Amino acid sequence: MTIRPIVIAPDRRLKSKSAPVAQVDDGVRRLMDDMLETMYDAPGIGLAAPQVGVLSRVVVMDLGEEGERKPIRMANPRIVKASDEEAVANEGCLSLPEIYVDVTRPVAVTARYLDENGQELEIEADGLLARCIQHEIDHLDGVLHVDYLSALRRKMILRRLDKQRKVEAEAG
Ligand code: GNR
Ligand code: NI
Repeated sequence: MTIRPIVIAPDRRLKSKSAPVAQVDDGVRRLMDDMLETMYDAPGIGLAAPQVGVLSRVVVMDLGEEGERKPIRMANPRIVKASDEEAVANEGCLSLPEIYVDVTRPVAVTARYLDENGQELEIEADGLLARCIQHEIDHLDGVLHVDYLSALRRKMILRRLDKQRKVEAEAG
């Protein structure tokens, strides 16, 4: 498994719609494993393929307790049911370091996806897992947590990240 570089906003790849996986083959399984290693290294609780520059509908997650890994690998995930009840919570994103945004989302969702063996599974989730699934599927549709903010606030945040990148580039 290989740690891949994480794409930082602003970047066109994070605004793009990712393509469905035709078949869960060895290449997709390697991508999933690399994404998990990248996510654990970061560290984060979820990661979507566009965040490592791959525009395929693949996400990984792990909400296991400290020291106990419970990796989840998903290809072509989609929400098939969402609760009417919504909640607001503060979200981070590995592609927008140190930017935290309050996002309103359904409290519970049911998702369908293909696992690493190509088997179709359904998962019922609430709490942080439900939020993470929605956050990752948003990435596959080119949507970031800052897209839930006003255009002005989003612009300010993205400009700040762009400046930060230039400072880091000059520092070498
Ligand atoms: O690590 C992450 N934490 C997190 C916290 C609240 C809601 C969503 C997330 S996902 C994020 C990792 C990430 O950027 N996934 O795309
Ligand atoms: Ni994210």
